[in-house]
Amino acid sequence: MDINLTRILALFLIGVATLGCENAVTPGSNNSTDPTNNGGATNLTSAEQADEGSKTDSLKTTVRFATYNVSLNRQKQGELLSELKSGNSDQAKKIAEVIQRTRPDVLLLNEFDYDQKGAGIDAFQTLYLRKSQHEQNPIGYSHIYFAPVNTGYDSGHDLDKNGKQGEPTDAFGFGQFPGKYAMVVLSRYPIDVENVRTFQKFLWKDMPDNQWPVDPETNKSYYSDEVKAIFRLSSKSHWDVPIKIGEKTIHLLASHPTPPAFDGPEDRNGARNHDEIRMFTDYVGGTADYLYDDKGVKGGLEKGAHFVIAGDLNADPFDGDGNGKAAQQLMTLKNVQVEEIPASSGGPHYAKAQGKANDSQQGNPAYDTADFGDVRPGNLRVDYCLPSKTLTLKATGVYWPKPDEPGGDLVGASDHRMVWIDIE
Ligand SMILES: [Ca+2]
Ligand SMILES: [Ca+2]
Ligand SMILES: [Ca+2]
Ligand SMILES: [Ca+2]
Repeated sequence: MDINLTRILALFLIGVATLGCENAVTPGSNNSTDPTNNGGATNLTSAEQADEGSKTDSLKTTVRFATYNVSLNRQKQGELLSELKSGNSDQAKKIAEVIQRTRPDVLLLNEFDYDQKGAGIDAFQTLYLRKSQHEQNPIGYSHIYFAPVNTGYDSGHDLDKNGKQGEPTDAFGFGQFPGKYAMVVLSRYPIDVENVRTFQKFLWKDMPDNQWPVDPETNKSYYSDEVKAIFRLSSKSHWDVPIKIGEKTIHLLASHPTPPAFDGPEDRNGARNHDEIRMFTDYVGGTADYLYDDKGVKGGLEKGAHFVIAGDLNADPFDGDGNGKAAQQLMTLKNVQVEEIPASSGGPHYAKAQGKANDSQQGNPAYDTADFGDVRPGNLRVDYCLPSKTLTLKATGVYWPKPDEPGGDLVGASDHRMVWIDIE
């Protein structure tokens, strides 16, 4: 066991001890001692606190699901937590105001640095969400799910082949420390923690007909057999988080596939992005017999189950560095609603104002969800909230106002925009 692993294990044990206290629920049975296996899951709570503005616990009214890459990641472990605890983070205030203005019932946050006690998300709730930002109504979430991710977790190999080991680029997912760019689910409705499934450790080699990268010069595998034997497909993690809404269970399928950039002609990250999206495509599409979760349970989602695929998928259906096929996998699934596309007024405004790559893109800028550099790749549609056809879609949107519209000054808090859907 290497030093990193020992350290993470120690942190995990502390985490479990902490979660053993009242008002916290430890995750379902966990036979592995590997700390990266479904470690810090909780229904944390503040349940007694007023759940400001919460709706009745049924599907009589619409329920708003949303995904938001909040870019609350920092260079060092603990840095985000310190900043949040100050109560004075300008970025966190703006992110909180966007959430207060849009008021999702179930919200996936991408790029929220992990800590094993959930102290970061607790501070974000207590000091930002539950406080009014510019006269907006406070908002609170009684149910939280978070767990370890692969980012910053050293692979023990020189993955980027630059002759040095132990760098952020040599981790299972790019990152300066374990848990950078992690994910959190916030919900006003109960989370069925015992039935959460995580796919953090699924090995890429075990996906049939995968896009394993090949060096175009030698026509051989880009990674060695040793690397192949341990390479995890998910760059963060893939979670199936069941949300109990009245009599219904809706599976929030959360992920954050690696960007298809920062690689060479072998396109190793493009290939990985494609297959990370394929994992959930197969999961809901009835073609996941090969898939095993972190508890060793095989297979995909039960046929006919309600689900919402959410997250920054780092793939635009038409533009950017991806091969285009990555996002299209989801678009062609028979049981997913893709016809009504969430849109904003700010997308077209900013594409026009920023120009350059935006001028020659194919995608409709109203569907953009990220304000990326305009020399390349330009603004893209990379964040998704896709409901199963078993659910009735009532409304959709991307929170991206024009500069002169209400909240127009908030969007700079992240390079991504919130995408939301109302379902019934
Ligand atoms: Ca390296
Ligand atoms: Ca690439
Ligand atoms: Ca831009
Ligand atoms: Ca675009």
